[in-house]
Amino acid sequence: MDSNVRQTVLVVDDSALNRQMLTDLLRSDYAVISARNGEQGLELARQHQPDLILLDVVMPGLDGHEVLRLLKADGRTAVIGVIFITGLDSAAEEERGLRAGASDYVVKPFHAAVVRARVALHLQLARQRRLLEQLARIDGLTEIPNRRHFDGMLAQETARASRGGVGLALVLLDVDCFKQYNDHYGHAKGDRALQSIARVLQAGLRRPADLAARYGGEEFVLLMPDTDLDGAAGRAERLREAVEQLGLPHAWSDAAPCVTVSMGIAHAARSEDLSGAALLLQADRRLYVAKRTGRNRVVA
Ligand code: GH3
Ligand code: MG
Ligand code: MG
Ligand code: MG
Repeated sequence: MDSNVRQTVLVVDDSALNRQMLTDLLRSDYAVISARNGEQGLELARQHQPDLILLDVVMPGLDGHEVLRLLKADGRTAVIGVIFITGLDSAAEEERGLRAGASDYVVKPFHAAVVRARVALHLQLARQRRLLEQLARIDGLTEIPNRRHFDGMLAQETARASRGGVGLALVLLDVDCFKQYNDHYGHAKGDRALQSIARVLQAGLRRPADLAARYGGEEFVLLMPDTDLDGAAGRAERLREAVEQLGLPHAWSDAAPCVTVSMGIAHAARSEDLSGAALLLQADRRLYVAKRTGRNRVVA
């Protein structure tokens, strides 16, 4: 993530004066949006996914505690930091807010410099959390999504596919004769070959919903939502050719004089067939057939 991207702060307060003061305080450093009541605040939070929310407690309609509860209950807004900014100067109120999930509690009238410092601190935490989330789903060597991210997407896409569409395609892909490649060219060159293959796979997927991930070792996996078997087989065949056309020399391969890959494709459309484990098993069986029948091929 570009750390220079302007972060967004949402101010929720029923007092126009407070909204104006907080906006003036923060707008030279951040993009500030504001809402005049709890309902509007929830709507803007879902819509804009701000990096931090400054939330008044006493408001007509939904009060700050209700808004906080609803933000935490919604997956789209649950991780956004919330600072209560309130006239309620009581330890019991402050404890209640922090226990309900507020990140901080500021009593009005506030010191401008202190609010600015607290906002800066919580926005830094938000940046760090975002960075950790990204690192947790990216493979360190190839910089494409890792197995953990793939597993989450597989669960999501099997559920989505069982609600309709032409089905879900999954491709398991294994580099051919890669043990010999490492043995003859060295592990460092092997690593670079895996990086090149990952780039080709990621660049070769066409739809935004398609996913290429490193499944482990020299195995990759492709997920193609709302794709029929013919479509997936066509895409897989083009990717097999693209890897071959990288032309990474491999004099010891049984399949070709350069680095190649074998693929097995699984597809399911009916909800009773849409299990991630079943798709992986089917793709693995077909990958095995591709290996046994000569490698550098796609079996659907
Ligand atoms: P096949 O065509 O049947 O797939 O043969 P293979 O040699 O590719 O299969 P095997 O499973 O015996 O070997 C996989 C090799 O992949 C062995 C391992 O050293 C290598 N490998 C796995 N992960 C990495 C990695 O991160 N970097 C490098 N350089 N090599 C890796
Ligand atoms: Mg108020
Ligand atoms: Mg393997
Ligand atoms: Mg292999």
